[in-house]
Amino acid sequence: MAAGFEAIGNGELLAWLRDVAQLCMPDNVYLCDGSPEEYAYMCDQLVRQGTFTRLNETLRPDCFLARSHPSDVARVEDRTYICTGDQAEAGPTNNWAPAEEMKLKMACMFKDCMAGRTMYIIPFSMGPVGSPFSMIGVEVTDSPYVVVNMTIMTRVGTKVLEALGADGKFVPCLHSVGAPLAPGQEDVTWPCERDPANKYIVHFPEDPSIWSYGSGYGGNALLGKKCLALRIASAVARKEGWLAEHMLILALTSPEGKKHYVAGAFPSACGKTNLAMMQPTLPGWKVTCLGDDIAWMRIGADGRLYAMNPETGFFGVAPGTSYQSNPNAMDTFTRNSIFTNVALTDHGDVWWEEMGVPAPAHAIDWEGNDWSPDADRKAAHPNSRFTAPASQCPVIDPDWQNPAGVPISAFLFGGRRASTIPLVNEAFDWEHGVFMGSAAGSETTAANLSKTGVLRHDPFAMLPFCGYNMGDYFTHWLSMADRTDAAKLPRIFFVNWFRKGDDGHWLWPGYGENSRVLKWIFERVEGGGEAVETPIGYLPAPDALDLSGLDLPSEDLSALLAVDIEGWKGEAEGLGTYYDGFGDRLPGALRKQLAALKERLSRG
Ligand code: GTP
Ligand code: SPV
Ligand code: MN
Repeated sequence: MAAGFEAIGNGELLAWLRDVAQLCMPDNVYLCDGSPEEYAYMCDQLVRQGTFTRLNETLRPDCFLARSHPSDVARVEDRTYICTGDQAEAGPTNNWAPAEEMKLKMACMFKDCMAGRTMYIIPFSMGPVGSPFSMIGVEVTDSPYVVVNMTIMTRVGTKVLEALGADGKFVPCLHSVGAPLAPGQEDVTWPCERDPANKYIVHFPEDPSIWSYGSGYGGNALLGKKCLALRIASAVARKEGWLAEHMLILALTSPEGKKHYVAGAFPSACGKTNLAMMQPTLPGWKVTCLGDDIAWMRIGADGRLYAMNPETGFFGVAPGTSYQSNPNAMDTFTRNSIFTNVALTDHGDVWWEEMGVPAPAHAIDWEGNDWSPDADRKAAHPNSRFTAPASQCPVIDPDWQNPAGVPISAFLFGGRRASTIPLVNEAFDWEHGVFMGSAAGSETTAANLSKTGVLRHDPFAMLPFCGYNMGDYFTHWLSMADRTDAAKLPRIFFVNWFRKGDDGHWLWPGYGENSRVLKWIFERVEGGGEAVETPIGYLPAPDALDLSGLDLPSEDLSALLAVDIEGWKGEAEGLGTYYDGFGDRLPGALRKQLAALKERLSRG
């Protein structure tokens, strides 16, 4: 192999790399060192290849726009597999194939798949380099777009190889866009497998290892993120007694200077990034951000649950992001950022729907075509994204890279629910809270390549990300109460920012106004905050939510805080049927919780 490989002192890694190079047959092999020079060089290279457009240097320094192929704009849950020896280990919510069979199939797909391309080797660490709680992966990819995005999203390069050492363990992550080049064949700006049915995002939690074929996009291709830090890590966490979750982490500081850390699980494109760095509208309250997508949590020496964010960047939804809705995100991607599938203005800046500035009279849309406001299509793809360094977030918390994490006081679960689910609702206790998490549902969004707006169960916002049997996952969550003093575990709340009125308007203003709900949660954690006991949990007592200065119609407020008994009876029925799918892997405690809910509802 090429010079520079002396840095790889790990025999297992070298052997794997040799095998992979022989299988994929790239023209060149390049080992990433993770330096700023390398990042800049790769971005320039992407510009030369036409994959990147450099944005206006004055308006948006060191920023780039990429347009994917229209077939490659989101995660592909239908093509995502958890492959184990025994199907029961993957469970009813995951696509499965026998691990050995799938390995053969993948080996055939990867054969010669990097012809005409460079194979990049990206050593990366999820979590601070060298921390005992971090996980090292090595992604081999033929996509330079993946290299630069991974450089923002994770800790990459020589320092990771040093931490890996001669016999450290790593997760092999093999990725190809699945578009080999014949000799002399000209490349396209976004190579990928264009037939979604030929994409494969495959996890082998029993190895563990990851093979991803055919997509260059986000969660399909940046393998440290959903593949390693959620699917593989969740399976490891279950064995080792910790949690790997699809959660934001924020710190909430009261006007008196008291600080509580909160972690929240909402499904994809359901508000984690927005909540994680929100600007509270309540005077004196402050939110600082530790992470917007993934939390790894373990019980600390004091018995409390500590959370850390294994990533170093945000891969956030662009549409809807404005100085009104999320000013801190807007100030994060002012520089050193990558935009994918947004619109390009004539000034060389980016634009998307609901950016809070008037639509430009002319732009180039995400598919590369001329666009003007009278076009009957969107300028940016609904799942267009920004990739930005977390360190640039104006409200990044001082402890965001603390390897020990921060102690969590409250969990939020939620989803996109137009009806039934109230604005906020507190669990009676841990077991009831786990029940609430297991019962979560949400309307599907553009983050997955499938129909949007379809209501589905999405327990703990982990439906697409749990790397093992979801029934065992419920058991694992319940077991946290046996691993520590249950009183030290976070209090559990269910929130819903997405209630709609009959005419389709949002009942709740959301975004910075969600600080009003956070304040009540803070007070509850502190032992205050008035609540009423209802069949579904504790709801804020009338006047317990601080609504000062908010112009909210009283009928909207009562709808947001009502317990819709008939609606909930329907929820309970649906949940019973959903639970049946888990057979004997469903913990009895959840059946018992469901029966207790039904009983409380029948009393009204
Ligand atoms: P992933 O990165 O896919 O995991 O998503 P996420 O959970 O971080 O979602 P994000 O915060 O990016 O929000 C996605 C969409 O939800 C955007 O269109 C937001 O404008 C919208 N959204 C976020 N918070 C609120 C809210 O409080 N109210 C309303 N109505 N919409 C919101
Ligand atoms: C999600 O879909 O939940 C994301 C974006 O956070 S992706 O990285 O593409 O998975
Ligand atoms: Mn996500």
